[in-house]
Amino acid sequence: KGDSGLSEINLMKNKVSALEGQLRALQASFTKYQKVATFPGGRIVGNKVFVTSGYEGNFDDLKQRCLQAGGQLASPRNAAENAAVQQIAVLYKKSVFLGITDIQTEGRFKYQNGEAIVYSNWAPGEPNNDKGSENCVEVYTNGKWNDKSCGEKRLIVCEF
Ligand code: GMH
Ligand code: CA
Repeated sequence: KGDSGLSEINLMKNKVSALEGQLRALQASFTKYQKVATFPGGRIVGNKVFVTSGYEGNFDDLKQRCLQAGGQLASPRNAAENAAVQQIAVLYKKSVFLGITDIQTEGRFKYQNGEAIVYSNWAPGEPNNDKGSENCVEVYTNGKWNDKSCGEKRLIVCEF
């Protein structure tokens, strides 16, 4: 079946080049929407997107809002991710609550999935559990971390 085999190959070649065109269009569209999604309060680090809505609230409020949106509170796992959260704090001139607490066991900071933190950037003297009531973590505009009462209001940053 030499002849029908060749025409099948040509049909396949046409399908591949059509798909190549569609992929290029999709890539261009994706790049455009990445710009939309990160203007002005968003940052992309690898596969993670950090974004704020500008909302300020207590820890439980912010946590719920990130989950409702299909993400979670920002949980920087390295210096590059922390720098992205810091840049958003600087833009809004507000400290940010992270998705990290020591609510379960005092002094053992964990992500919301229960995993012990793999990265930290504590300010000098922190965490100090001031007045015995600081179980949440804020990021200052200088990028350093402070444990803080979860009832305080801070800027929301979610990660997706
Ligand atoms: C105390 C002092 C300060 C520190 C705050 C902060 C509160 O007031 O140790 O130097 O900045 O606590 O840790 O969260
Ligand atoms: Ca503190």
